[in-house]
Amino acid sequence: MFYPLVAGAILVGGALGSDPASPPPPVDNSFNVSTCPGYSLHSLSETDSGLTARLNLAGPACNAFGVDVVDLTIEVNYETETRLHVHIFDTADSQFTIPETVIPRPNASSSNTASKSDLVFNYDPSPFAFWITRRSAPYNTPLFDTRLSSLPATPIAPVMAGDPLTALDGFPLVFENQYLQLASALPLGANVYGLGEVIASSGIRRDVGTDGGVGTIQTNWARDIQDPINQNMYGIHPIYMEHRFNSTTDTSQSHGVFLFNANGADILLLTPPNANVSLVEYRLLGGTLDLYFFSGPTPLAVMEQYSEVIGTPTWQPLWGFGFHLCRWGYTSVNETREVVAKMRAADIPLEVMWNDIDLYHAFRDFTTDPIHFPADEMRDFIHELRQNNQHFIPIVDAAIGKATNNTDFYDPYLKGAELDVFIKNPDGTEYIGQVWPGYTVFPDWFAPNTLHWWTEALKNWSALGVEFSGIWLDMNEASSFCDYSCGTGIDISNTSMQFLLPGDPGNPITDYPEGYNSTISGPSGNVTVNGTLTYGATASPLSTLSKRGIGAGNQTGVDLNTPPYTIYNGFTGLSNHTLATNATHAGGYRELDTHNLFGLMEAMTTHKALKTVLQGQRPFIISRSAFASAGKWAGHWLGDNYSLWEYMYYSIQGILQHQMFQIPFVGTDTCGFQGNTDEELCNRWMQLAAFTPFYRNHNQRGAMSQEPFVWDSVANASRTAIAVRYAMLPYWYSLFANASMQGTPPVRALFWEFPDEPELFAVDRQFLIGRDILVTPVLTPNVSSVDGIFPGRGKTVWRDWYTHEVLNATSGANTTLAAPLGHINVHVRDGAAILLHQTPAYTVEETRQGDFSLLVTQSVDGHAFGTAFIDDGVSDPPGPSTIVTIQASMDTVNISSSGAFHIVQKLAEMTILGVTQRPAAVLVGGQVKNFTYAASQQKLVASGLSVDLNLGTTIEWK
Ligand code: MIG
Repeated sequence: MFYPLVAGAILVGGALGSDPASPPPPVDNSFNVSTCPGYSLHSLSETDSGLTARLNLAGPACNAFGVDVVDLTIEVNYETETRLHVHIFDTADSQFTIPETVIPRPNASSSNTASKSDLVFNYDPSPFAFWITRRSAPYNTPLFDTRLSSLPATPIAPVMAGDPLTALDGFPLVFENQYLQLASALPLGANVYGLGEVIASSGIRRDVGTDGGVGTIQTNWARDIQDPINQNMYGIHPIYMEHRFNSTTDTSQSHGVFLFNANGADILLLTPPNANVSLVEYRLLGGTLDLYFFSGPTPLAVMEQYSEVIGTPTWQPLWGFGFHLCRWGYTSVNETREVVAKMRAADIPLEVMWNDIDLYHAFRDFTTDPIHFPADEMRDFIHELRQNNQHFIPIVDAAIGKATNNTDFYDPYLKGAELDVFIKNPDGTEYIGQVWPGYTVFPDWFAPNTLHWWTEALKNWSALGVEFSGIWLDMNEASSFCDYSCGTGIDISNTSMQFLLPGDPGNPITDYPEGYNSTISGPSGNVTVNGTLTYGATASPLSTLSKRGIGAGNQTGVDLNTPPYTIYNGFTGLSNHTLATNATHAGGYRELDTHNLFGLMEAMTTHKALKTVLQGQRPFIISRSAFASAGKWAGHWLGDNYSLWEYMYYSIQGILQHQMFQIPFVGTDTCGFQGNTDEELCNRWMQLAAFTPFYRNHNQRGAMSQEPFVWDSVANASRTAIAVRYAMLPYWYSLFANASMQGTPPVRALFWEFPDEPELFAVDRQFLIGRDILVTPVLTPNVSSVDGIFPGRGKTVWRDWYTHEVLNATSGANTTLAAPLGHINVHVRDGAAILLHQTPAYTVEETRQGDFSLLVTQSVDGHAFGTAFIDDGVSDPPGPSTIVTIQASMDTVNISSSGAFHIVQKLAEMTILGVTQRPAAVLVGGQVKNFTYAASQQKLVASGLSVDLNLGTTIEWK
């Protein structure tokens, strides 16, 4: 993200104007918190749905990193049988809490009483501590346990030299205006998942540290940073799931803990020295201690229970599952159009074409470059796409260019200023930052007119010619290139570019693709030539890369610029490369409290705006920054990754994480964003990403082209994988319907489906789509085989997607599969019944106009089950729908349907696997049909059918 600043650059630091903020003082987080007094409980009142009580500071204030709050209230609510809510807040209600308008609180079911809950809240009154247990507890260890006073107050070693986090010693409950601390015991070496957004070197299972070590510091501070490892980045999700395995009974249980708090924070996973527990510790810069506990007990149930609190994911339009193509550096409408034509010529399906900020005039949102992207031509271009059942998506940056003088009219700015929708300085003047357009202002999503103004801006842009089908939200952490405000009263007329864009003269992208051997000249130094591997096997080992309280807005004595406790933000200061923490929002909120909500609120506002602009159609939005509940409004992409093998692997954990976070529509920049990719990497990646929800190839400005038509082998590999993807669209769509209806994650880590198999607990090089499809991608260069584990310990049958052969899998350990370039391993689980499109076509629309086929994989007892959710794929709110249910027993498959959506397309073909003997006859709907049978695959195929799915049918064989 650090583009070189050219000479004469203004900015950095607020030396100008009335809004100075000096650089942060040296970090000093040392304080012996074991001297903090803790709290004692009084005034308890219990009801059958929970309790309330007061907590009084139990001794002299320690004022570790702020001022101790003397009087707290605790509310405990058994909200549903699976959800317990524990909220500890300042009785005066002055600490920040996330407003209901941003994330509404969930309804509690009134019939639920404490005695019916899966969970039990237990407490010690003095010093106050609480612990959560299961009502029926096969395991004795509490799920969450703050009784840590017996833990030795030994310092914990810093994570790395120069680390701002010095050891905190002791784990009392601390509740100060600018520092809150709560720690809980976990089983030693616990299996913890979630907390993010992050690229964790440990993989999906987070590192809890060993003997005196901090394994994880997950910092809650949204940041525009190009995909670092083990650091805070674009999105913030304070939810974790813990999975406990009992090796005596060979059973497992999962639970979840969600911290409903948006303030800056560090969440640590650590293991004290010589202790028999690990810990999770929250260190918050503000807000309240607001925790939801989910009882699971399966991983999928935990995630569904989380969705009951923050909301289920938005419905995606069906076309959103098509292939998307983008890059930074399509310099004109003609170039963009040519790319669309080349995709067509190469016969690689293209569903959605995107433009980046190249589209803009002077880098301003809601404009088009008059020379390279004239609005009329954009309209024509988008109409051409439409006629071909394709779509267009443009980027929207969060910052709004400020009109520079009396002759520079930029309506979105002027209108916004008039409607008072921009973030302010503490003195009420406009807050000025700097992004691509030069000096900018920032929408204040809390301001009453912002939705109206934003809707008009989007509507006008569409009317101008940019008739988008969806919106891509970038730079919404929010990113700003001045550290702190750029100042007030500055000379905004200087619009000269302050930086070189990647690919500009002086800032070329010259790195060799990762696999290129620059010491060998000629073509043999290349990575892959026409699909043939030439790259040495030694390169790139995967492991080497490294409305209650307003909050600070109406509290006195709060240090807005440099809170006393320093969180482990990868950019040292909280106000670096983003809005300054003293920036002011409507309603009196301060950026210090609301920073992490910017992306979520922009996504929410954009979603609401698109409902107006694209009347009746589902808003399609991809947002870079997010917070808990952002999935209600938008999908997400994993940001500026690298064109490196390592990052292809990391994309899997990113996608799995966001399933937990309830933003299931997620994907990565396929073939890699930063740096130059190569044929082999792009080949593998185009195939892998075809099995992930949001499938977009996107590239950095100035990097070598990487559209799938650039190399013949990649074109082939893409066509193959996209055909599988489009055949599976009814399956994907049904999984997403389930996500939108009940929060069930579409893409799954293996142990989410097989929770009692510990060898799966860290697997993140493979993943499941739904229950039934297992993907085993190649993640390393120059190989033609891949190792994968096949869950089920030999009891589950896995069949090859392409050949339908049963896999001879090793039980509980890796199996080596052939994986030549251009082939991605996909296996189908037994017991599955999957409705498919029979003939994948160029677009999603043409694909869905064709007939269906059905794949049934019987388990050994003949059983198979599946459902398909079908509707028009676009209406908002969703219109009538029909659920097709497929159920197999030994020699029968029964298809039935219910619902009001009329399915026009017929079921043309059925493939049934697991049929052990050639039948004498096959009847479909009572009529004798032709069939084929292949004994080696136990495969029965009945084709030439014309089954009306609205009526259903039965297929029998004897
Ligand atoms: O600072 O719009 O993550 O996808 O191509 C760069 C240009 C701004 C960052 C996004 C990236 C996009 C780029 N943007």
